[in-house]
Amino acid sequence: MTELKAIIFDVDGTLADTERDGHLPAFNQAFAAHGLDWHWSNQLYGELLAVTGGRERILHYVREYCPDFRPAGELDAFARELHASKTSFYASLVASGAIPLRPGVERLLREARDAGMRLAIATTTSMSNVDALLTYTLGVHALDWFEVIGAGDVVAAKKPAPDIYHHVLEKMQLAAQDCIAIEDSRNGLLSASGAGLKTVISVDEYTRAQDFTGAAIVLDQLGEPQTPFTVLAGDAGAATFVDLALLRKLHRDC
Ligand code: XBP
Ligand code: MG
Repeated sequence: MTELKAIIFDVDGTLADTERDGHLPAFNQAFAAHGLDWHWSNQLYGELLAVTGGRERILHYVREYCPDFRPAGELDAFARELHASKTSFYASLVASGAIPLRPGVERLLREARDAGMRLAIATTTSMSNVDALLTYTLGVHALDWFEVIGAGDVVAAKKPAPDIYHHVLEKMQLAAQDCIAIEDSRNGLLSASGAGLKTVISVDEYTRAQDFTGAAIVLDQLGEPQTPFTVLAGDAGAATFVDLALLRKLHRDC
C-alpha cells in the first residue's frame, strides 16, 4: 500500500457553497443583463447541475427548456458570450465576500501544507473562478499552495469523465493510488473514482440525496474540532472532523 502523497480538491460545493451563493445568482444576473426573461430557481438549478460546465449548462437549458429560442447569431457563440458575462458577475460576488470557505477547508489546507502534503485542484469551473475564490478567501499567495490547478476547458471531457483527474495526476507525475480526492457531487465521485482515486465526499444542499456508492466516506462537511461532521456513509472511526490522520486512514483502509 503506497503512502498518501497528495490531496486533490474539487472546488464548487467542496471548498465553498459556490453554486448557491455564487454561480446561480451570477447566471441570473447575466440573463437580466442580456435582456433575457430567464430566471433559474434554486430547484431548477439543482436539476441543471447534472450538466457540468456553465456554458454546457446554458446550452442544455436552451435545448431542454427553450427549444424555440433563437439568438441573433450562432447559438454556441451566444452561449460563450453569456457565460463570459456570468463569470464576470461571479467574480464580483466572490470579491464582495459573499462566498466563504466551507467549515474545515482552510484548517485542512494549512495542516496539509505544514506537513508537506502535496495539493492540487481538479475542477470543472473556469480557472478565473478558482483564482477569484482562492484569492478572496485565502489571499493571492494561496494559488501557490496548489502544485496543479486543473480547471474548466483544460480537458475536452468534463466531469463525470475522469479526464480532469488524469490531467492533474499526469502533471504531478503521481499515480491515482498515491492520492485521495475530496468532492461534493456524484459527478465528481464518478470522475475521481473513474481515474482510480479514493474519494471523500462532503455533500452540499444540491448533492445530499445523490448516490455515492463507491466513496471512501460520505460526510455532511469536513468539520471543525468544535463542529463535528456527521458521517452519512462509511466509517470515520473516532474522528469527528477531516484531518490528515483521517485521510491517511481512509487512503489505507478503504
Ligand atoms: C462545478 C461545475 C461548474 C460550476 C459553474 O464544478 O460543474 O460548471 O457549476 O462554473 P466543480 P463554470 O467540478 O468544481 O464541482 O460556469 O465556470 O463552469
Ligand atoms: Mg463540485
